[in-house]
Amino acid sequence: MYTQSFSVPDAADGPSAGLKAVARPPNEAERELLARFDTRIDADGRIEPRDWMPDAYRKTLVRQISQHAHSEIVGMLPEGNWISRAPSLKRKAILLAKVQDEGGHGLYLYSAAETLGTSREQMLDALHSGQAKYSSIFNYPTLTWADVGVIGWLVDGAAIMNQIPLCRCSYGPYARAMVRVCKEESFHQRQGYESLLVQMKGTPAQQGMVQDAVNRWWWKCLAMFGPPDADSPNSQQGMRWGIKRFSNDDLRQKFVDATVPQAQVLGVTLPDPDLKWNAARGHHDYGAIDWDEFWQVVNGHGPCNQERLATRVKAHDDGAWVREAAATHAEKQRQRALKAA
Ligand code: BYC
Repeated sequence: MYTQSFSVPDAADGPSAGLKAVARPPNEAERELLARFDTRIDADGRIEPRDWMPDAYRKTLVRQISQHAHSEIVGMLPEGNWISRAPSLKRKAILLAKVQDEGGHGLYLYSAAETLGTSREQMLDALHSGQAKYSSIFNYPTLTWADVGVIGWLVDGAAIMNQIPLCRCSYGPYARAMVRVCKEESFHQRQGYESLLVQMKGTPAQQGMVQDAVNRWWWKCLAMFGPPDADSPNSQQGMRWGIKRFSNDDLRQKFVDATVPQAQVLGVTLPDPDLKWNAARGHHDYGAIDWDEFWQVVNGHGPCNQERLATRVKAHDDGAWVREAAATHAEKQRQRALKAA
């Protein structure tokens, strides 16, 4: 089983109930293909859609890329809530562009996953039925305008830390999609930080709003990188296959080290009394993350899970006529081209 959304249940009754299928040993041709695949991975080469790949590699990629795509699409919602309330035309134009970019990222990623033989309908069904995972971070509310800046600074900052190494992922279409995504994420991070710099030059109430938003988002951003390495079932294999280049804990540490000086420039306090420089390690130490809360949210019980999913399903249902019209138009054009030929 690779994920909730792509698992195949064992038959509950019948002669095979309770029995696990025993994998057939690979034949010589398959051993040869596997050896060639492993050699390419060891040489840091790319795997392309038409290349042979082990089933487990394909399933892992479908799992990770589809979750990533869902995160981008659901990630449009918390900030999207602020488009109509942005404090100026300039901020509104920036936010519109950013949210639209996230939609674009979702589409590149669904396309990358489709090259692995899964269909967009399958992926969307998994999201809409609540089976698929998407990033825990998008199940929290955006209470004030400062949240929009903090999402740019910290959430996009964490996303970039995680996603830059994915530009070197062993699967070609995912790696190429990530190059463009990362360029855009970098603009997202900067616009958030710049918006916060302006707010921190404002009134004490505005400064307080920024600090409050940082307090609410900091720990959730650290959890975004996924469970600690010792509790991360997919990491070892993902790294062996060159899908992940750094472990969850290593990326989390890089993020903390990069963010501390940015917080000092901004003039906010990161809400962790245990956060301090450790000269011996050459890194910042930080306090304990609440993993129980993280799993609650991942398993559907965060403050906004139901609202996010309901909004997505409604948007999909409301868009049915657009998909039908586009399909009908494409079919008419195909018929016309056939007649002309
Ligand atoms: N939230 O073995 P592990 C964005 C799951 S979009 C929910 O470490 P893996 C943005 C994990 O899926 C940000 N679930 O897994 C968009 C696994 O469950 P399954 C999204 C999480 O795959 C709009 C289980 O926990 N970025 O930045 O080796 C606006 C065990 O974990 C989370 C990506 O998706 C989580 N935070 O590593 C602004 C990047 N963490 O599938 C910003 C691509 C873990 O076994 N994905 N889980 O049932 C990855 O890099 C990796 O999949 C992860 C997890 C690091 C997330």
